[in-house]
Amino acid sequence: MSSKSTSGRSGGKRQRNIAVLGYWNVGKTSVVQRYVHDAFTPKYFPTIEQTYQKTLAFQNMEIDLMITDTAGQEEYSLLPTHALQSCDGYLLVYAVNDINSFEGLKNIYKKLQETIGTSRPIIVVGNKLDLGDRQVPFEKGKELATRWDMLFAECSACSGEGVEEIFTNILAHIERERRLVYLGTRSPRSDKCRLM
Ligand SMILES: Nc1nc2c(ncn2[C@@H]2O[C@H](COP(=O)(O)OP(=O)(O)OP(=O)(O)O)[C@@H](O)[C@H]2O)c(=O)[nH]1
Ligand SMILES: [Mg+2]
Repeated sequence: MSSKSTSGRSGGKRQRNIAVLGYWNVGKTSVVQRYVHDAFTPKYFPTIEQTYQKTLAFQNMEIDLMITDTAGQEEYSLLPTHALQSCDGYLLVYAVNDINSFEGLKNIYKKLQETIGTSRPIIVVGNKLDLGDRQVPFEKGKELATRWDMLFAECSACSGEGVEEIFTNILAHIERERRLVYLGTRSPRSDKCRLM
């Protein structure tokens, strides 16, 4: 877990923190590893908690992106609440072939709301798009994200489809929110924050 400030710069880079949440086995670690290392393993190693780092050029900035990959949660009481408070944005991941992982996002989101207190950029992600046994239609995922006023995307950590765009979109949203705060049209970490 990163203990660095979310607002500061590290060596001229701007640091941004993202956390990845969801049921176990939905592919949280795989999505992050696809994005950071462009790699995929079919083996399953349950995560306890792991932080990944990636430096990237984004909107004329050098971003030092810290990604907290959490342990899969069914009981939302298991969320690492303290660590989540310092994040700039969140991925809520389910697997498109696991309806329980989709339904379970409600508990996880509820707990996240209780933890961070205010709205922040969140993207709902339906992973395992490459598998044929879909239980969650695209429209259902999109409808949930719209209802929660969040971004939405589907992806496959296995093929890599859609993974890069997820991080690009959440970063774009984080930067947009920061600009609005800077311009004074948005209170810092305001609960009036509206997502795209
Ligand atoms: N076919 C397919 N398999 C995937 C995909 N993403 C992950 N998997 C597989 O699903 C299993 C679980 O993946 P993980 O990334 O470990 O899932 P996780 O959500 O991090 O699991 P926890 O750490 O226990 O919460 C592994 O066997 C992965 O290889 C995907 O997009 N397509
Ligand atoms: Mg994991």
